[in-house]
Amino acid sequence: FFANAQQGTGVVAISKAAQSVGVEINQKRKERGLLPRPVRAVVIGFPNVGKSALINRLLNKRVVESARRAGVTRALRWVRISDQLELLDAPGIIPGRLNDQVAAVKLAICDDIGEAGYDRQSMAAALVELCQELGYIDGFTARYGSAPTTLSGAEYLHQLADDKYRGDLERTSHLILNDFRKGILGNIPLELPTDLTTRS
Ligand SMILES: Nc1nc2c(ncn2[C@@H]2O[C@H](COP(=O)(O)OP(=O)(O)OP(=O)(O)O)[C@@H](O)[C@H]2O)c(=O)[nH]1
Ligand SMILES: [Mg+2]
Repeated sequence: FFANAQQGTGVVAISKAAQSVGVEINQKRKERGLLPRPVRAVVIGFPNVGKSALINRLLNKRVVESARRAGVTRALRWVRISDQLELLDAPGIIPGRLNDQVAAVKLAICDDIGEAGYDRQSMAAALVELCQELGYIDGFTARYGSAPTTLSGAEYLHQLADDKYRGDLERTSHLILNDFRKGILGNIPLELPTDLTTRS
């Protein structure tokens, strides 16, 4: 199910699908003279992907904390969505070891890994290079006044740091990553679902 937990599109289909899992079991319970029970499900996923936002959207009110950074939800919490559905909001999960370093870099860029876990300048440079490869450089030109066309990620970072922040690479890296995460550089998907990639 594709959904947008920020806007609310597609979220009802998810709750319906979750509820439908209980239909058969509740039918059996009914036959045995037992009262129906709600489906109880856990919302599981990487940090900062919108798990809590999904719960808030389903209730159309802010029942659990949701914000644009990894590690917002710190404890398990049951939330009653309806008579048929209860959802457990859970902290984000990342594998203890990420063997796929390309995926790990993308997760860091998307703020799915705590800041202590990566080098900000390397991630900002990696983001610039990914956007070069994917052809998303217009947002950079519009925002910073220069396109990262012929430069490496690190070179572009240095150039921008000299232009904007007297060579402060840390501040410049923060700016680029933050602009990307806020969507200021455009709606840039770092990868597409496999079926979409193979179809095109
Ligand atoms: N663009 C977009 N942003 C979303 C969507 N769903 C949630 N967000 C935003 O993503 C950010 C993270 O949302 P959370 O609900 O805190 O994410 P989480 O998975 O609960 O995060 P943790 O509790 O830290 O694991 C918030 O700024 C949301 O507004 C979505 O479908 N699309
Ligand atoms: Mg959360």
